[in-house]
Amino acid sequence: LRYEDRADTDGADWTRPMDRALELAARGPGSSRCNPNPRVGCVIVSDGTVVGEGYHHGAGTVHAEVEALRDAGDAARGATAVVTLEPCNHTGRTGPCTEALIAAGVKRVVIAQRDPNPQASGGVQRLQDAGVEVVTGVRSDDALLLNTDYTFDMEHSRPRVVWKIASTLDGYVAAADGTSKWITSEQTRKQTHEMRTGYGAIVVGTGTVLADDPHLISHDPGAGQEYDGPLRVVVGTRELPSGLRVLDDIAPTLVMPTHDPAAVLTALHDRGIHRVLLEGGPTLAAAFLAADLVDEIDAYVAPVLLGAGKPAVGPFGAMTLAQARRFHRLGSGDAGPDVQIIATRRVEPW
Ligand code: AOF
Ligand code: ZN
Repeated sequence: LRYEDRADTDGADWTRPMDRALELAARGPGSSRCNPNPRVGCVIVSDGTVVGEGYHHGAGTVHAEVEALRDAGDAARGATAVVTLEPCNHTGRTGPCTEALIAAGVKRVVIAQRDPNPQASGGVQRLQDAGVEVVTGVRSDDALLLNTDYTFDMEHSRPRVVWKIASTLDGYVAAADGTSKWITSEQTRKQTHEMRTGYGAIVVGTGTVLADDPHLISHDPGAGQEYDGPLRVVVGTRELPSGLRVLDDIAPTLVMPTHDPAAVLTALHDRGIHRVLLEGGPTLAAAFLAADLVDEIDAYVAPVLLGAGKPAVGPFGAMTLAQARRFHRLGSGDAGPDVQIIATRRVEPW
């Protein structure tokens, strides 16, 4: 790779090497339970030529800058590091990237997105104090898109909450006799099962666990394999008998005897979880809505009527239309015989 038209000089166009850094960053794992870290990519450019590349492979592994510096070796001296996230200025699971860049003799650092993590931020200042030139704001929007959940969590100190609904056209999630399994189609159920892998946790209430005995796993890890799917979280004070599928030892489960959604989210934030799937019944959904803690809705509506049964959500305080909780429809489409609607609390993404 060569950036011939723009040599490594002041006023250079850094968008193309940044695009390459973004491409590398996207190879890293998205934020889930096993990777609470952002996706980050880095290229080292010297005299218009890429002399080193790296990206972050997930929590506990070296950071993108360090991998790229190793790749560049001596060629990093006097070169420019183009990185998708502000280099960290802290010692977490690994050492500060600012010090690694300074020690390698990099003369300029080009950054797409500021690190919203208060513990790691300050990289720009540290680099400038050491006499390194810093260019910011190159392809910031694209970098943000790579790490929306991570950024949301850092800015709100809680994970983003997506509430999944699988209901009839008249808003019921179970029939009057409690059965719920055949509301949406087989295809929809398969689709919603698979999308669980993108979440750090699945949250349900004790009521749902007692009524349906769900397993809440995204996939079967297989014998002897460690499960890396979402953490199973059961919220509520009703007593759980042993033998429930959610309490088996295939995957970890966190039982939280509370009715406070904010406390649940704080506990998940503390575990490095940035995105949560709320699958609970009407009581839990109402508690999250009352606390204004539903950020997104992923609804599957089947062309089926029940006229009675368990509603998707119980009362959460809206007595008039003025008090209705209104969401913005982000998208909708076919899900086999059902319809999928995705809606957010704010106009995209926040
Ligand atoms: C970078 N480059 O490639 C990444 C950064 O526990 P650690 O040591 O992995 O630190 C995690 C924090 O470091 C993370 O929350 C974020 O602020 C930053 N991630 N920074 O300079 C990287 N992955
Ligand atoms: Zn770092």
